[in-house]
Amino acid sequence: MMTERDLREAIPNGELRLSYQPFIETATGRVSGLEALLRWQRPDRIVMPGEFVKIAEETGLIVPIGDWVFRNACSFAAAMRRQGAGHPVVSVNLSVVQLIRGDFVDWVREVIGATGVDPRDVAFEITESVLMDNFEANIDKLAEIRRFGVRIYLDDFGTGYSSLKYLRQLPVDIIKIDKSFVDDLNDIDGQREIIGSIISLAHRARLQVVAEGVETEGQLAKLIKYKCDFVQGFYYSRPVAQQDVPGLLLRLG
Ligand code: G
Ligand code: G
Ligand code: MN
Ligand code: NA
Repeated sequence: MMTERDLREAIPNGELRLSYQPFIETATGRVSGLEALLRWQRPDRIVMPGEFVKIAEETGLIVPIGDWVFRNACSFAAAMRRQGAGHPVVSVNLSVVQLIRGDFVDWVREVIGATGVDPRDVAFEITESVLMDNFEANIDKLAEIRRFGVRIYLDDFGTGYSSLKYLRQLPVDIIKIDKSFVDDLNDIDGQREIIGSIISLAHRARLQVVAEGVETEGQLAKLIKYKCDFVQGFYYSRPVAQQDVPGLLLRLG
């Protein structure tokens, strides 16, 4: 059992952790990005975000939790830059509850200042549905933080309103194509392979593309053929604890 009160105490009790999953540049095989994924270490087990992010959004606790996530991710990115260990861009998942707040832009600026991170070393992952409600205001805020250098990734692309036709107007740097399209690459007859067209359209809009959930060498080969810029998935690495990131960077380059 997990109550709102348990979740409220997760931060003061020091129970939140970030795992990091890399994404790899297909052209070089190097790690270009690290996605921060939240974990809640309770006394008896690790709770995954699927079990608590929704409750955190409904109760507003996603605001302090999201602050903890971004602050820790920025500190980690700043430390990697200082140590000269390569500087992959660290991305965090952003809830719409955080974006719609009046102080969103000031909050981003404050955390960047307080952690000393280079804003170009961090990114927010947002879903298409986040952009769709309150479209204009959300776009303006994202455009503003993008002017500081923070990058914006469109997550789970293809699962929502397919905004391919708006892509060029969106303040977005990278689209992350949902795993379901990568799964279709296992199809023998190739009939369901629409990922190649998505990649071409994205490139025409001058966006780079990450394919999510890549698990096999066969999928990777097809994604390289389609000129996908980056791949993320268990084929290269599962999400790893922060202390294991240096080893991961050594292994993958
Ligand atoms: O790590 P895992 O595959 O269980 O993540 C499941 C979902 O939880 C993903 O859709 C991811 O976007 C979301 N998620 C992970 N970490 C965070 C976070 O820090 N904030 C928010 N809002 N969502 C997160
Ligand atoms: O919604 P979002 O894209 O942020 O979700 C990321 C989630 O996808 C994480 O929970 C992560 O553990 C999971 N994930 C990442 N790579 C793979 C993969 O190759 N296969 C599967 N099944 N899940 C993956
Ligand atoms: Mn994500
Ligand atoms: Na994702």
